Amino acid sequence: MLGDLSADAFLQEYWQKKPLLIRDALANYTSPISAEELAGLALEAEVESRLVEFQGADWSLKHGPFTENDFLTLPERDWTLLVQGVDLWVPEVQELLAQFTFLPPWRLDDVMISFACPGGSVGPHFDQYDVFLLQVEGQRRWQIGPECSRETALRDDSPLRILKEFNVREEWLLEPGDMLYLPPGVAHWGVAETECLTYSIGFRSPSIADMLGDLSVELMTQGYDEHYRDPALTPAMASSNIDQAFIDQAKQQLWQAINDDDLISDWFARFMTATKYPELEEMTEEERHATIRGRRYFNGDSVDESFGPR
Ligand SMILES: [Mn+2]
Repeated sequence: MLGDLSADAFLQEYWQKKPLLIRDALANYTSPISAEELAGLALEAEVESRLVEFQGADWSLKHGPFTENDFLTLPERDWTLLVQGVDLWVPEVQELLAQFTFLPPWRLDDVMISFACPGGSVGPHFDQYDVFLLQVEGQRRWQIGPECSRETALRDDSPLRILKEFNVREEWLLEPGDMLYLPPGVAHWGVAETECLTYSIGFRSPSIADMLGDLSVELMTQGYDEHYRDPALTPAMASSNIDQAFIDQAKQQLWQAINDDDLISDWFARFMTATKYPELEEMTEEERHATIRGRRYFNGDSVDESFGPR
């Protein structure tokens, strides 16, 4: 999967640090799902999907579920269909994840699959997660830009998080079997040269603010009932300016609340493995797979038997 690179070297030099192109990472890999089947998934209400179309100077975004007519009226160029969490629905896609043995399995978010027509892309952007972009069918040109931050300017006229400026630092044409690793925050822009299928294997990166929010809910649920107490006061501290001792005290008390290995290990395990789609919790894995197997291609053909590896 990592070419000539050992897992050790990859983790030390690249993971969360810099992009890496791996030629022939998965040579001869055949997609267990066709573009038509992917479009079929996007007809389902339970499946998260998006359609991004480039028109003139901007990208438009539509959320699924889609209808067959949505697909039949698309132009021949410049659009991309993205389907999230395909690993949940297609067991053969889930099996692909077994290749990523060099990373903790609970860090994995999902496998998103995109189908793009020539010219199709979601624009220059950056993400807050690590991603492996596996080119499965067709060719996609990836341009890599600089590292971005909260200050990086985004276009304010777009429903997508499109970068205002994009300075290309590297450019690669990915062929089937090639894979590109991108750490969080690196600007990138992948444009389909031919009709293409790209798998994005993403690793979740919650924000620290989200983590603290969830942790504080956990503390309240557990009935954590410590209250703020003043530091040792002196008359000089009776001022409208807040003395540094109060700040130190507040930090100390917050730290006390979370400085608990049992609390953090239980909460962290739950938080990091929380399902992305709570509404699917009532379905078993078998039910999910069976649900999709019984459905359609977008052109109306039944896929009762044909869904699965080709
Ligand atoms: Mn991206």
